[in-house]
Amino acid sequence: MGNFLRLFGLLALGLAASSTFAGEAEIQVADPWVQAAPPSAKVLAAYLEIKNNGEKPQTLAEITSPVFGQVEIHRTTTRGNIARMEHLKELVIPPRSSVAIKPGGMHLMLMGGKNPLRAGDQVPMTLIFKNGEKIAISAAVRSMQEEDAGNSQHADHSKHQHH
Ligand SMILES: [Cu+2]
Repeated sequence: MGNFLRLFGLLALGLAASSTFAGEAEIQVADPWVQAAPPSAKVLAAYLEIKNNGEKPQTLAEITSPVFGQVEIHRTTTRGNIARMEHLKELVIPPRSSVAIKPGGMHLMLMGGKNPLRAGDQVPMTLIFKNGEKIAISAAVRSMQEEDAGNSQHADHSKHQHH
């Protein structure tokens, strides 16, 4: 009985803590973009940042896009001179922190593209989290050069999209 009451107390505390942030989206996605590639490219890479404003870890479990057959989370690891891509089944975003999926580290691998994409096109995607939350985003196709040149402009992360 004592244990049960203690557990109940912890749950109540947890509920109180989460309602403190009711006005703020628990998970936010910032600056999604897709790296432009020649029309012959079989796959494309997408990048974004995921912010967890909550007190619990959140897990990105699945990504879907109507214009791609499959989207996977990949991490590039370099051993010696050989870079390899590792397929991550899920991605955990710790509480009160953010994870950047950015060139050189991780990327979203877009596979089975239904149409060739050019710079300026938009790629709709849905991020599905383990807690059931779905976040719909639209990632603009940009070339690497644009990304470098536009870094200061894109530093503004205020255009979060959230469902
Ligand atoms: Cu990859």
